[in-house]
Amino acid sequence: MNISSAIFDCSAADLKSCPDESLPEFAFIGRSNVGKSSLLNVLAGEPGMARVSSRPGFTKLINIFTINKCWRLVDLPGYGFAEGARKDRIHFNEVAANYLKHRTNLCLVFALIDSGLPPQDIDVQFVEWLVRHSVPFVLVFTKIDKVSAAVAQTNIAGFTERISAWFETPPAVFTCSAETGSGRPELLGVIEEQLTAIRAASRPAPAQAEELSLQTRFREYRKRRPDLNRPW
Ligand SMILES: Nc1nc2c(ncn2[C@@H]2O[C@H](COP(=O)(O)OP(=O)(O)OP(=O)(O)O)[C@@H](O)[C@H]2O)c(=O)[nH]1
Ligand SMILES: [Mg+2]
Repeated sequence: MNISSAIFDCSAADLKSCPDESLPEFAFIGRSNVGKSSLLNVLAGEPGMARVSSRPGFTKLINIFTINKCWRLVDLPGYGFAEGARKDRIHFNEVAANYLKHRTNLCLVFALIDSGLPPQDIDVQFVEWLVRHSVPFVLVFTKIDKVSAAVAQTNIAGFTERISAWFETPPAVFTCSAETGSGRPELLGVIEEQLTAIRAASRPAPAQAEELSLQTRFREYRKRRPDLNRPW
């Protein structure tokens, strides 16, 4: 997919401050410091688009970027970083939880996990939360440049094994590196697939086809896909 424009839309402190729900959104979430903002910059092809920091817990707001004027990338606050929070329980930012539960134009979540770590309880708990709340997601193992292929493979296999009992069809798994750009075509391909599905699901009469924007089609798509207007 060609990215022709990537524009910072807003930093929202809560769900009600987010922009209108007219455009499809793709949200990125994971533990603090897992590489969410870095990956968004790579996907958008704009190194300075989202702020990157070596200090965990940097992104505290919902940061929204409009891509190609017709869909959005969403940088959600990381979980697992809270002073005083118990280490063994997921400390899940309420702003992010509300967004994931109630945002009706959310198409897909990219759940980011550090490929250099063995399965962490907090990530397993987060995936369980997504499953419990019927949030559609794929898994993305980050920082693949920092570990050997064998270690990454062991960690990924260990993680997918931990969550396997919850699925008939396991979630799709991707790897990426913000350093080398690996994984970018595959992740943009996933987004493209979703956008194509939206266009196809709201197929207009041939004469109208050219004139209808993705925005209009998305509105139609949401009407026909009740699961996108999630009651949860
Ligand atoms: N080697 C390597 N370092 C990475 C990669 N992605 C991110 N980093 C580094 O990891 C640190 C955290 O990156 P961020 O993108 O800010 O992580 P984040 O998940 O947005 O962090 P919070 O906003 O604090 O939740 C930075 O120092 C990045 O340079 C990667 O793919 N490879
Ligand atoms: Mg960040």
